[in-house]
Amino acid sequence: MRRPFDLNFMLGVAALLALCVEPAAAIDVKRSDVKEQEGIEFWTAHRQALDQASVHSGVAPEYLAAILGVETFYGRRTGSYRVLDALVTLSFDYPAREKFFRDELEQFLLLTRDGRLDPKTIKGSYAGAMGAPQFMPSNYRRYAVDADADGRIDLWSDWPDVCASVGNYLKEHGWNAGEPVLGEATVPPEKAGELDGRKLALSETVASLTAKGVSFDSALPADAPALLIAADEPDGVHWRVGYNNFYVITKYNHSALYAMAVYELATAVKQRMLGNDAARFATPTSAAAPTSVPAPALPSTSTTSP
Ligand SMILES: [Ca+2]
Repeated sequence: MRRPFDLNFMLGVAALLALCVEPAAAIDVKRSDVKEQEGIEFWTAHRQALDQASVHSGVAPEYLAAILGVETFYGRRTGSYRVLDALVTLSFDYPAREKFFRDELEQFLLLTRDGRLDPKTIKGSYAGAMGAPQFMPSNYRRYAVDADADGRIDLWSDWPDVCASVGNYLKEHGWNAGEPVLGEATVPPEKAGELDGRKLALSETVASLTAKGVSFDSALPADAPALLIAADEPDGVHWRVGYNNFYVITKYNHSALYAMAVYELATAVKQRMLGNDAARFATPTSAAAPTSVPAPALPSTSTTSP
């Protein structure tokens, strides 16, 4: 029997408690760091698929990768529910949205019929979202693309299809190639109470926000659509301005927080990729004679599933 104050036992409990009370912020930082690193690995492994999807859609590759990172950890967590079970359950036991889920159930059955798939074997989220990009059946049928022309659209492991489908979805929802997504802004304290930073609509423009006292840098024209975002952070409210492409990301998931997470992951992964590429090009002699040293080719790897 263990003694009431066994030292080793108490130290063990203390160590366990220390693990349990690790600040949430520290855990978030670790998670985001892992997600950024995995973003680099994903981009490196699927560079060709991302580049091709980017060319066709106009969506920068870091946004395609970031959406896959946020949705499913780059295709690793695509859901373990049978989609048929999920959609049947929600169609008949969830009155608030039964119409939506019955339509999705119909689309799912049509999808499996057209693709000659067994509806009983397909797995997805508890809501019936499928594959690395988590497309609902209607979106799968409408926006998914057979990018490698192998005669089937596979959003689980055919990476050209996955990347092209995300790009096609964003393009079809109005993505403008080359335009910014989000920028930092400042608001004078006396104006903060008059401004609405919680509305998810492109109801402002660059000029109208500037006229209301919002300060931000933007290369977009004065009449470019914009929206103001009041983001709650641990140290208070941070103001940001979202543009058309930010709004398009919320068409993927109707949430400003979601779109900000995609923006932040995309930005971080791109910065790391640029750093990695710069390191690849750098050699001990390149600083002294940059034109005399041939740069190594960037990796162009298989676009098939690992
Ligand atoms: Ca394909």
